[in-house]
Amino acid sequence: GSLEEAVYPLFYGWFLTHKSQSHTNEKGKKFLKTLGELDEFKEHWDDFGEAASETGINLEEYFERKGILHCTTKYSDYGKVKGAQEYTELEAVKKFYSSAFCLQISGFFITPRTAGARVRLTDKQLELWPAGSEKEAMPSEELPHGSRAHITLGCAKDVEPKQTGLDLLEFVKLEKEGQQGLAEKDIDQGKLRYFGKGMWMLELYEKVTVKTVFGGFYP
Ligand code: 2AM
Repeated sequence: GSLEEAVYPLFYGWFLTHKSQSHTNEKGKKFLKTLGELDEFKEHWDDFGEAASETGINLEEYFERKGILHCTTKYSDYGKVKGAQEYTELEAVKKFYSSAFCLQISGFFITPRTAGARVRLTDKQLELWPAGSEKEAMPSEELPHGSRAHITLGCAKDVEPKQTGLDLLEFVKLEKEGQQGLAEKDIDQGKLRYFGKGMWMLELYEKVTVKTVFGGFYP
């Protein structure tokens, strides 16, 4: 056999620089704080079940932070996941490995399970987005390539980060069906929409640009 066998990471993705992590965390926290104090939000505390006490719910405590902020492209589980080896061999993956990218955050969202930042990928960045990622998550839907792209900001207790992308696709599906949300409100940071079942999406007026490096994560 070859002396140089491929080494597969746990996952591939764009990793935010230290400074961009702080910046994103700040914006995310501001969103959670503003949302938590809104009367419109208070009307729907019930969506969060037992976590909502009589005085409300502290969203910043509700969502637990998970390691370094990043936008996963391909979960590979050290090469065990279907398509992981093909992904490693993609021209774009080889070409852009260790390259710097600016990602654009177009919104923030929460559900009773996860808190995340929605990422809008450019055409060049989409070259690194694995085919079938959306289909795999939602087999019955035809959702746009790259629409699952996100940065997990936090997860409720006992919820795995993988859930954030699935939650985002739930929003994407509703938007595709033409739903404008059950309630809409302009707040400082952008346009906030409530889609029911604890699903809140903020579309930012001013997109947040973050610096990242593309690569693999090998813990
Ligand atoms: P995330 O991208 O939503 O944050 C390590 O577990 C990383 O890989 C996490 O960032 C996680 O979610 C992502 N991840 C875990 N399992 C996954 C899966 N089956 N599909 C896609 N991403 C996954």
